[in-house]
Amino acid sequence: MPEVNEGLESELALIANPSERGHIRGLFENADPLMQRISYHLIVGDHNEVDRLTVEALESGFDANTILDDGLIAGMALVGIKFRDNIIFVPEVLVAARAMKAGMTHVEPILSASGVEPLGTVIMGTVKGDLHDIGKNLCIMMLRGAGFTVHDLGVDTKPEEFIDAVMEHDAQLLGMSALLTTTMPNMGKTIEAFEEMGMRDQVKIMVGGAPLSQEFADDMGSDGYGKDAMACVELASRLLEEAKELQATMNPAPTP
Ligand code: B12
Repeated sequence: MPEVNEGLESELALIANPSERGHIRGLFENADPLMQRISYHLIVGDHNEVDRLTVEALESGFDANTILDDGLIAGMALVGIKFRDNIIFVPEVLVAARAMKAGMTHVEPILSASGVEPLGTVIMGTVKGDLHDIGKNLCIMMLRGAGFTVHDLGVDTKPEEFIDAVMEHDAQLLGMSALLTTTMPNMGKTIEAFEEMGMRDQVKIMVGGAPLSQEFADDMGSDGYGKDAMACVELASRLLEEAKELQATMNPAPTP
């Protein structure tokens, strides 16, 4: 395995932030060598190897959760950092995403069948009039990798479609993406539509896309802005906690 060990070492060396590097190093060091191989081949985008190694791991008795956490997600965490830090760009992320998907194809059915509780449910879509979906899809992939159930409404999504999806799936979170300055206002219009339906308190709304800023996100009344796919996962986790706390204050447990 020298190729994998050396490969992971040189990948770790690319992470500038020492505490982040330490965290990812810990993930690799605590993982079985087979999981390290899955991580490594995901990082370098070898979907055939990830496919083959995931099957080998399942046949050797590793449980699906271990493969997901120690192999696929650990690798994807490093890919996310490299993308955020401009070490790699969209094409490389899409290649890594294809490798993640190759592993997920084997792991996902087992996880759904075993009834592992998802972290929370997120509705994601690109807003009305906007056909850009590369960034949204990266966010979705990272959210799914982190354990969220995500319903993807695709592009050109009307406010009423967001509302219907939140109701249908009883989602705690909604994420909207926009890449055009002309479609950014449709995020605010969607939030207004939730207000008009009396549903604004039922869902935490996060927004993102290259032309957005924290200030714009605040002005339109969203609950949070994420600048990239890593930030999207962090934001979703924080907003989910807030949603749970709010629910607990609204429906306190009965005292015995
Ligand atoms: C690829 C692309 C296209 C592709 C889209 C393909 C696809 N399937 O997405 C095509 C060719 C279809 C296209 C079309 C158009 N495009 Co275009 N396109 C781009 C381009 C080159 C890259 C966008 C991209 O994918 N970036 C990479 C991803 C990873 O970044 P991202 O989307 O920002 O996503 C990240 C974050 O923003 C964040 N994020 C994203 N969504 C969310 C959501 C949440 C909830 C959170 C928390 C975070 C988050 O996380 C993501 C991952 O890190 C940009 C230029 C650029 N360099 O940005 C122009 C660009 C966006 N396009 C532009 C334009 C003008 C158009 C067209 C109008 C061109 C035309 N005249 O027809 C059409 C519009 C079509 C439409 N109605 O939408 C302009 C927009 C200008 C403006 N200020 O509005 C840009 C900036 C190019 C330019 N410099 O002029 N385009």
